Amino acid sequence: MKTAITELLNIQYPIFQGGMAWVAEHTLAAAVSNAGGLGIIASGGAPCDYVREEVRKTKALTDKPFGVNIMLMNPEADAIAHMVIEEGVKVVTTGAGNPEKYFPMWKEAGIKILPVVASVGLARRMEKYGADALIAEGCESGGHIGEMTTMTLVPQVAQAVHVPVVAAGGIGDGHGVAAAFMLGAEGVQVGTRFLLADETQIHENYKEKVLKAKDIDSQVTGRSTGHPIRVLRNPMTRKYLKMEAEGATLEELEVMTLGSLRRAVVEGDVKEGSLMAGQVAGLLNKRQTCKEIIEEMMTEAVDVMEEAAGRFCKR
Ligand code: TUI
Repeated sequence: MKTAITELLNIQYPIFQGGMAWVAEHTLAAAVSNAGGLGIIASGGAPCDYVREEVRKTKALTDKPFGVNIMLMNPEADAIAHMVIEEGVKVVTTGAGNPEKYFPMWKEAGIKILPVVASVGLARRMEKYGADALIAEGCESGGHIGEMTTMTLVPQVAQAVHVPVVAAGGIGDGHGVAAAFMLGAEGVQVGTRFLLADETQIHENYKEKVLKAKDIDSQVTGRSTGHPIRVLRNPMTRKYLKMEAEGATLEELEVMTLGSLRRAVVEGDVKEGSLMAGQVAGLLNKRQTCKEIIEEMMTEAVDVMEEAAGRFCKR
C-alpha cells in the first residue's frame, strides 16, 4: 500500500507501533520494522543512556527505518533529543508536550519529525515549525491522553494542515485502519494490539489482562492532576480514583503512581501496577507476531474498503 506516509518514511505499510513507555524496546521495534511497519523505541521516563542502548540494539536487528519517541516530560528529554542526532536516528515522534525548541537541530540533521498532537492548535503550530507529518491521537488511547476522540480529532487536524496525518487511539483491526483513512489519515499508529505481540517482553500477567479486558474495562486516572492517564481498572485505579475524588493532593497521588507502570510491565503486578491500555483492548483476543498483526490489519483494511465501495457506492 502506498500513502503519503509510506512515501515519506520509505516503509512498506502505513502502520506505526506506538512508543509505549517500558514496552516499546528493541525486540518489538525491530520486529515491527522488519515486518514493513515503523517500529518505535519509547523513551518514557527512562534515562538517555538506556534509550541510546535500545537504539543501538535495534540497529543491530534491522536495517529498515525505525523511530524514537521522546516523552517530553522525561527529565532527560534534552539529552535524548541530542542523542537521536548522535545515533543517526531517522525518525522522531514526540508526546506529552511541545517539541518546537528541538526542530532546528533535528531539521539540520535531516530527521523526520512527527509530533503527537491532541488538538488542532498544536497541530497548526507544529506544521508552522516544520513538522514532516503529525500523529493525531484521540483519547481512546492508553497512557497519557488529551480530550478529543479520534473520530473528531483526526478530520479536524487533517483539514487544518497540509502535512500527512497519522491517526492514533482506538485502532486495533482493519476496520479501524479503514475508518482512519476515511477520516483523512494517511497512516495509523497502533499501541494496545502490539502489547499482545510475541516480540514484546512485557510480563505475561499484563498480556492476560489485556486479552481478558472488555469494552468498559479502562479508566482515566489523574484528571485532577492535569495528566490524565488511561489504564485498565484494578485495585490501584480504584484506590487512586477514590483518593482523587476525596481531593488528594498532587504529591499524595504521585506517591501512589510512582513506579507503577514498571510494576505492571516488569513485575507483572496487575493489582497495584499501572496497566496502560486503550479502549480497543476489548476487541483484542489473540497473541500474534508483529508480522501477523500488520499483515492481518492491512489485508482486512483493504477488504473492508473494497467491500464498502461495492456495497455503498453503486450508482
Ligand atoms: O505521550 C503519550 N502517551 C503516553 S506518555 C506515557 S509515559 C508517562 N508515564 C507517567 C506519567 C505520564 C506519562 C504514557 N502514555 N501520548 C501522546 C500524547 N501527547 N497524548 C497527548 C499528548 C499531548 C497533550 C498535550 C501533546 C501535547 C500537549 O500539549 C502540549 C502543549 O504544550 O500545548
